[in-house]
Amino acid sequence: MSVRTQSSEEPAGAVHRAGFACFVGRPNAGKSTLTNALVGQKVAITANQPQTTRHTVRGIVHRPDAQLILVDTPGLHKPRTLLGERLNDVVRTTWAEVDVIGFCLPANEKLGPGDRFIAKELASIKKTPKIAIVTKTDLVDGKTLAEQLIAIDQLGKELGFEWAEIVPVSAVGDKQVGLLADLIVPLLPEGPALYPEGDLTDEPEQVMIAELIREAALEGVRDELPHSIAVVVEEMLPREDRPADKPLLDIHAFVYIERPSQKGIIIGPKGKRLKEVGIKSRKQIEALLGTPVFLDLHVKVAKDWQRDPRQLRKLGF
Ligand SMILES: Nc1nc2c(ncn2[C@@H]2O[C@H](COP(=O)(O)OP(=O)(O)OP(=O)(O)O)[C@@H](O)[C@H]2O)c(=O)[nH]1
Ligand SMILES: [Mg+2]
Repeated sequence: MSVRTQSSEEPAGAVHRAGFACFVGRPNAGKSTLTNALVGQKVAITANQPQTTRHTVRGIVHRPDAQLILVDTPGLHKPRTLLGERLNDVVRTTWAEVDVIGFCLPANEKLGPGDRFIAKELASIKKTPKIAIVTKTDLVDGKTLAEQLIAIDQLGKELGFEWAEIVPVSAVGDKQVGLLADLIVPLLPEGPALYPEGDLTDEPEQVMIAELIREAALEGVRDELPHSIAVVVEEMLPREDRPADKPLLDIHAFVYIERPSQKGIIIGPKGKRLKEVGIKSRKQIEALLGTPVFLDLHVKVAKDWQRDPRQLRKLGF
């Protein structure tokens, strides 16, 4: 078993590499947080609840020797809705398209049936190198981490393959995140950069804005409600009659929920909660766009949208 703990410094050769690595794993394993840490900026939203990511998000790491495109995927899980099935399809399609697969397993949770299920599927993808990434190492002691590393090594052996690497990281504690990139890069094909210098993601602005609103709306809601929330930016228009040095961007967005009974929770007493969601996400949107924003949020019911093909299409799934 080779478990990496130290940064390996390779001499900067003339070779330039470029390619794709995807992060897969159970919901809440820390895939999006790790993507952001590697990119050095928030390109994917994160939350302390499962099934936050709902589409593949590309984050781009620029280095002198390589361009590494990370594909953050939705957590793979047992689907209970049509949305869940669609998300799983997205993940599996991604596997076929990448040069490296990073399987994320949280250090603080013992390997479970969900992990085994994913590992088994990964085993059937013979040609692509698979790196096991033990996430959230800041949450455990050395002994627990060592046990986890052994269990993961064992899992590969049981399924008849060797991990290309097993790397413990902490995205929150910024431990070994750079090392992970160092280990992925040599597995990428040689080639020129695929994205322009400076691009950190290929997410459209409108999508990123909707995601930032959804992230703010997810905070503090529980049970089924997080899954019921979807956000769509309907319109973005510069406010007319503003002096050139004082622009204002009007953004109109809908926060969708599935049932009328959920409306009250999202809006809160006297609209307090929705207002907080607006303030929080507006700040992030302004930072993203570099311009002042007027954010107008409306809550709408899209009945049982997670199970309704027509609604799903409307919401972009
Ligand atoms: N302590 C600690 N927490 C982490 C770390 N990485 C992620 N988390 C937390 O774990 C939770 C889930 O993180 P996400 O990055 O959203 O997980 P995900 O795998 O993208 O989840 P889905 O998109 O739902 O599949 C969040 O509350 C993160 O803050 C870490 O390195 N250390
Ligand atoms: Mg995610």
